[in-house]
Amino acid sequence: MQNKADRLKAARVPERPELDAERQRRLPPGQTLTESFPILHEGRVPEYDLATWDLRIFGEVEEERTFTFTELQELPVTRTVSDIHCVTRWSKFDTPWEGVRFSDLMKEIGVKPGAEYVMIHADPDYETNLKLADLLKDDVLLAWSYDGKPLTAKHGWPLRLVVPEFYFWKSAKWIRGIEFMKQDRPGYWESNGFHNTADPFKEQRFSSDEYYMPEDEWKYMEAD
Ligand SMILES: Nc1nc2c(c(=O)[nH]1)N[C@H]1C(S)=C(S)[C@@H](COP(=O)(O)O)O[C@H]1N2
Ligand SMILES: [Mo]
Repeated sequence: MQNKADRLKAARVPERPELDAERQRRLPPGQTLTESFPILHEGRVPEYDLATWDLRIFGEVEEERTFTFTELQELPVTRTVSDIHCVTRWSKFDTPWEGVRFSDLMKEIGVKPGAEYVMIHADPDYETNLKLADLLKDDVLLAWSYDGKPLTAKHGWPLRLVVPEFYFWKSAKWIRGIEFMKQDRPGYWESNGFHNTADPFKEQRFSSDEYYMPEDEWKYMEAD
């Protein structure tokens, strides 16, 4: 998959649209605003039977746990409105999500001392790594709803992560497992030329300065 990062080398700097000062501030460098909701993922959209779907919590925990969808929905429900930023240069403001805060799920879990890193496991065969401290922020959700409706299959039904602080590849769709770790380990894109942290305001797109993201990459993708 190194090719993907290779392919994205060398292109023009995107033009920023006319925006008021507040929106300028909210739009990270090199991003373009979109009203559509692009759809991006590797592989096929998975299908699930909610009766057998579960979320597994494992790794550096006192006790392994699995949650059914119903059990997750019984936890405190939170609604957020967040700006999201994809590394392919689209950003979308004010996206409304509903789900359970990662920090509220954590109240149900005993994490072992020193487990400062998390690997999110998702279908089909997707992983992304984050620091536990970053997942505990108030706007980090395990979401089952977008814009007042259940997530669509393509956007991650029944459950996706939403971590607005980082490029959107960290917001894994179709999540099935949360693994706590003492040491960091790169996920799928993080091992394939993309940045380990992925802060859009620092433009942490790639693991190497040789790479560049074309301005129109996302315009060829499906959206709704
Ligand atoms: N399971 C899974 N989650 C994923 C991906 C993926 O390939 N598989 N792609 C990521 C990327 S690169 C982006 S930009 C967002 C896109 O989410 P969206 O399709 O809802 O816009 O999903 C992220 N979550
Ligand atoms: Mo992405």
